Amino acid sequence: MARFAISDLHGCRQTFLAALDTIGLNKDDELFLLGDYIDRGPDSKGVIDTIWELERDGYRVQCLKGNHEQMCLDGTKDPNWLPIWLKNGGRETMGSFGDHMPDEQHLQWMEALPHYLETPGYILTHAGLNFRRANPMEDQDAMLWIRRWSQEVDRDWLNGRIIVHGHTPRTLSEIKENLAYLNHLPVMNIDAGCCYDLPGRGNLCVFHLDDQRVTFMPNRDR
Ligand SMILES: [Mn+2]
Repeated sequence: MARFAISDLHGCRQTFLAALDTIGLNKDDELFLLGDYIDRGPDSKGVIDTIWELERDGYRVQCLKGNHEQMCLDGTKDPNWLPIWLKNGGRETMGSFGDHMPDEQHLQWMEALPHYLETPGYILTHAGLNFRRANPMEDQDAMLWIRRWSQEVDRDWLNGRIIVHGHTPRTLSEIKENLAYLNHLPVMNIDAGCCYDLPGRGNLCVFHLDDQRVTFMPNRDR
């Protein structure tokens, strides 16, 4: 059995499937998905449906909430949030739902997602943790939104654990560098900007938790 983490799928279903094929995911493995399934890419509904299919087929998948799921949920309840969500990729998400808001089943799934998960040696969260708080686990908002926090980590509090997160897109070389420095700074950002057509970005990153390797899959959804 092996453990894998992927973040920021952003509607890129074909890239997701190609990445799973490349790592050869099997039913003993654990797949952790760190949020932002929707928005920007072409097939947000397809990404969530693929996760449900994997679960139905007996794969072990654990999913976290990202800020884009939160924006979508807030957009359904608060008229101030709706234009913000639509501008940040929500339009593409609506496109994948036949130019409608996501249906109740998909919304309920998003609503129920946890903000963090723990697995031996790791804390997993979408954006990161707020070490300005006495107990970083109490700031759920930071888990969805925080940026530029990694220099503030409290190693004593982490007690040997590594934080794996996404949310802030990085280039391939930045992610490789991050991996090389993992012994010095126990924070791993695995968002390789799958949905962005920009130099160095446009990849999906699979992090292998047990041997601390990465596999990159170039975008297949464009
Ligand atoms: Mn995000």
